[in-house]
Parts: sequence; structure tokens; C-alpha cells
Amino acid sequence: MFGGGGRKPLDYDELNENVKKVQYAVRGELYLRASELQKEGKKIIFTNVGNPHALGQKPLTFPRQVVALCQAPFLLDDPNVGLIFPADAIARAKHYLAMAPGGLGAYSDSRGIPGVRKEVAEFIQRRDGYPSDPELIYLTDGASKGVMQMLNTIIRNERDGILVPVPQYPLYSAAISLFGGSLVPYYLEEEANWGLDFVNIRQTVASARSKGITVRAMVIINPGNPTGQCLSQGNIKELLSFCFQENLVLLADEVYQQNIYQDERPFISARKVLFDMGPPMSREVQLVSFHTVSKGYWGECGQRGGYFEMTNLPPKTVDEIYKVASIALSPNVPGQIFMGLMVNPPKPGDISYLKFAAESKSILESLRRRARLMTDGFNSCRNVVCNFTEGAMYSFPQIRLPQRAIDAARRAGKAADVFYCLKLLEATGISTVPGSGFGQKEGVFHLRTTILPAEEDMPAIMSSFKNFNDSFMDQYDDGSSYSRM
Ligand code: DCS
Repeated sequence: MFGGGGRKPLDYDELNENVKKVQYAVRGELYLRASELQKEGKKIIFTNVGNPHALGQKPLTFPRQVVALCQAPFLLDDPNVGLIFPADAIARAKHYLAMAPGGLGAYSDSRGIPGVRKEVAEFIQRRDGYPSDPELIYLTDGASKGVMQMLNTIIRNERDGILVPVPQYPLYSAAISLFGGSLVPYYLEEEANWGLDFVNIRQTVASARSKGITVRAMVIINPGNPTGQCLSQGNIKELLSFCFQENLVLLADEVYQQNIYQDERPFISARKVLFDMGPPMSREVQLVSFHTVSKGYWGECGQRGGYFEMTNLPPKTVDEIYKVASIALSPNVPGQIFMGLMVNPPKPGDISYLKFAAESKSILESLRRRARLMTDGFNSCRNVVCNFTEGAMYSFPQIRLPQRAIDAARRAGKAADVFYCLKLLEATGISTVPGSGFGQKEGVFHLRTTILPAEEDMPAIMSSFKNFNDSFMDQYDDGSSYSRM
């Protein structure tokens, strides 16, 4: 018998309030309903998560060969290994095994395998044209863990504010709730292709400060999730100057840096722009940049490989971050090897190069075509407007809901976009995420879908969406009034 007589520690009412406050729409109500329908035998198209392999994308051959050999090193002693694996995959597996004492079954250093961190640093230097220090690169289980670790390090109490773009990927809102901080939203401008409006952002910061919030950090997601925009060099410069003036650490979520579907604005890292700006800013602005093996043409979401790089953080802070990483002992080691392979892929002249390049190119080009197909498809629908997906993996159309649909949703006890997305799911099996899961301006409605369904299925998906939307609008649109743009 326990003595309290009342509630037990893990009864719902007794839980950490921060845990209860967390919301994460990507696996929320729509996803749960879709899973139920799937169990009942309905065919569901899961476009709610950016999970390419789950929608049929094939893994790149070379990295899987290398990791397979690392997982089963006894194959390296088999006289027939050269019949199944190309020599460069065999050499690369030996290279990583030599770096990881005890192989994949041993914990690594809590910051990650030093040799892989060096490969990441070399990649960053090639990409940005500025040297990078492996001691300031920590490998993580996907980018998510890195983001959570940094937010945990920054947030001291509920008055610490983090500027987060809205719409945003809900990792940020969820983690800020979990660590008990305050999210300070800054709105992206849909009419300006989801660009940043610094007049607005300055007002947002001033207003948060007047309410006693200490704004300490700013998040950017470039290319954007769910909004798909690519920031220009000018935008990033302005952003960095803003962080400098306002004394904010910039958290640059650059996980979609390989996913670019236009040529006008190639990806430029916040770090490169910062170093291009020179001192004092390049020595002062604190920046943490995140990357992953889950996105790009790799899409290795299940492997959980990621890193973050710290710029202008004092050594004592870097040590504290190391200490906290040590609590979890080690990031997963196969994920680290995927990261090594991603930043150091086969080079021209290597045996596996042509195959690797052909596989990557075919995935990327197909994503580019799918981005176009989706945007055009949405824009051809009644009461739907959609910015082009310049990068990342999502389309985020605005649905102008007729007032009668908004009223019907209210009667059903649902947010209007949730109501629309549930009806879409029931009618077509397309599982999306309502815009409210990412945040949106009051009275404006969106949904998010990934651009990941197989290219050959895309025309059918878009026409099924269009049919649904037509009949939804027939039912609710009497031409009188709409949600605002
Ligand atoms: N940052 C952004 C902007 C993301 O979109 C994601 C994943 C992550 C970080 C974390 O990814 P990893 O932990 O796998 O590295 N995006 C989710 C999404 O919106 N759909 O699928 C996953």
C-alpha cells in the first residue's frame, strides 16, 4: 500500500505541465484518423510526414553498401566480398571501421566519431569557402536532437523568448514548450513568397520585451518548412545584422540545403554569409547550424544521423554542451557513418561515382518536377492559392474557406482547416496536416502536403484533390464571404 491514498506520480494530473502542453501536429489528429482508416482497409496516401523512403524512394546504393559492410565486418574476410561489393565501398567500410574502435556495436565519443566530424568540417569548408573546426561540430541522432539540445541550453525560464517563424515546423514550438520557454512568433509574408519583414519582426521583439520576455534566440528554416521558400543572400545578411543588433543567437535549420528546385536562389548557408560580412559581425554573432541525413536526395530518416556546428560560442559553453551530450553517451553510430558518407560521397573517378551521381540526380530532378506539378495542381483549384515550392519537400496551399464551411466546422467542434483536411482524408485517402499545426495568421487557412508521392501517382493524386475540393466548394460556397487572404 502506498501512503498517499490519492494520486500516483504518473497519473495524468500529476505530470510535468510542460509535457502536457506539447503539441505536435505532424503526427496529430489527422495522422491518427488516417492510421485508423488504414486499419479499416482504406488506401491512405501519407503525405503528412517528409519521409521519402516510406513513399517508395529507393536508398542510394553506395552508402547502403558501406554501412552493410560496417554492420557485418565478417563479410570483409569473405573471399567473395569483391563479387558483391565494389572496391571503393569495401575501402570506405574499412576506413570507417578504422575510425570506430569496436565497430558499430560500441558507443562512440558523445560528440561523435572524430574522423567523421573531420569529414563534416571538410564538407563545410568546401561548401562555404571558410575553414571549419571539427571540435565545434557535434554529431546527433537526426537534426531534431541537436535542435532540442540547443533550445534546452538556451532556455532558462518561461521569460526566455525564442523567435520562431510562423508558419514553422512544430519541432520548435513543441521543444520550447517542453523546456518551459516562450515562443515569440514572427510571421512570414505569404504575399511576398513567405519572405521576412523586418519592420514587423522588430515590432514583435519590442512588444515581447515590453511584456518582460528576454528574447534570446532566433530560428530560421532555410529552405522553409512548411513554406518551401529559399532565402536570398540579402535576406540572410539582414537577418544576421538583426541578430547582431538585438544580441540574438541564430539557430539556422538548414536540413533542406540539398532540396532546391529553382536556379535563381541557390542555397547559401547562414555561416557563409556571416563570414562574408567580416568583422566585427563574423567574430561576434553566435550561430548554430543544423543538418541531417533525413532529407536531400538521401532521405535516410530512419538512420537518425545529424550534426550541428557552433560558431562564436565560447569554449566553456562548448564544454557544457559536450557534458550534456555525454548524458546520452553516444549518438547512434550507423547514423554517424551515413553522415560521413553524405558529406564525403563518391568523387569523379571513383568506381561508384557514376552510379551514385545518376541515382542522386534522378531523385532530385524528379522532386523538382513534382514541386512544379503540385504547385500548378493546387493553383488550378477553386479557392486555392499556392506559392511555388522553391525548396524543401512541401507544398503549403492556402484554402479560402467559405464562411458556411467555417460555420459548419464550428458546429462540428473542429478548427476550420482540420475540418477541411478530415473531409479530404475521408474522401480521397490523402493524409495532410492542417495549417494550424504550423501556425498561421488568424482567419487564414492552409494545409501542408509533402511533394513526395511517386511521380507517376502525382496526376491521379492532384485530380482526386481537385474533385474533392470542387465538391467541397459546391457544398459550402454560395459566393457570399470567405476566410481572408
Ligand atoms: N528541421 C526541419 C525544418 C525539419 O523539417 C525536420 C524534419 C527536422 C529538422 C528534423 O529532422 P531529423 O531529426 O530527421 O533530422 N521534418 C519533419 C516533417 O516536417 N516531416 O517529416 C519530418
